[in-house]
Amino acid sequence: MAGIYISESSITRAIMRSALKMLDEYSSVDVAIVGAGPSGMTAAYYLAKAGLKTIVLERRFSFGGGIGGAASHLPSIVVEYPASDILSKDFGVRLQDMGDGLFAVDPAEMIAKLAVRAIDAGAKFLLGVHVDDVIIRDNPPRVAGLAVYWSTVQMAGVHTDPFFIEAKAVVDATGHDAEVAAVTTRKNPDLGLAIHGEKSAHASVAEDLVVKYTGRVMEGLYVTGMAVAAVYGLPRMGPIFGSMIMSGKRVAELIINDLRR
Ligand code: 48H
Ligand code: FE2
Repeated sequence: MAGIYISESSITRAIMRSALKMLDEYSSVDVAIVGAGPSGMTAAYYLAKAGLKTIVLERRFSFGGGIGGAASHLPSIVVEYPASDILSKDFGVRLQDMGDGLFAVDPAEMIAKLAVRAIDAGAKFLLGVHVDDVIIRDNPPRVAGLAVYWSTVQMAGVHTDPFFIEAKAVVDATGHDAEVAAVTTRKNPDLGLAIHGEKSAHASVAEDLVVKYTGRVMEGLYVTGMAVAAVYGLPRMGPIFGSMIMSGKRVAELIINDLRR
């Protein structure tokens, strides 16, 4: 610090110029993912790695969604094959073989490594933003982007109008409430979409079905992770995270394929 005079206004200008440049650049993207939980961050990694311009919008000021809370606050989560292989090979997450086909993972390590891999692959994360609505186009009907608020503004309960991000593909990775699919369904009844609501626990069935049903809800809108269970009325699985990783990878593969058409 010796010898460098830093004025307060130069701090402000540096922040304003870099932040506004980023928001300008990301006002239009290939893929906008809502939610930085396990499924959203996994999808972000594979999408960015494929060269798609990808932004992740997260309401909190932190990553990880439900990973950090893990199993009732205990500092461990479990995954099964093949997610175990993916976490180990693609993300460098260390596994402890617990028998019964289960591998224990440190939640803090999983959060950090999913985020680092996604960011290093080129995904942009915007924290502290709440997605409240979608952009709809007709003929043919499609989701064309998102309406975004600063989370703090939303928490303050004051009304501001949102800013928009246009996207070729929107991914609902918001977890149990499937917030993006839900608002699209509620505000656009003519689309004929339905949210069936998640069912009671049945772990092994749920793990398979969530991955199987991962995909496109309508043109431009995809669903991954627990949001899949909410949309299609599938059972929950509790604190086993294999399907969240597999679902994130699958949604990325589907979008890469669709956008290359
Ligand atoms: C901006 C938003 C908005 C919004 C939500 O809950 P998540 O961890 O989601 P998944 O699907 O990747 O993982 C689910 C997993 O954590 C889990 O809960 C499991 C496996 N449960 C099984 C069971 O039986 O209970 O992450 C979603 C993220 C969070 O960080 C939210 O803050 C964020 O999305 N989010 N961000 N705008 N409208 N809604
Ligand atoms: Fe959960």
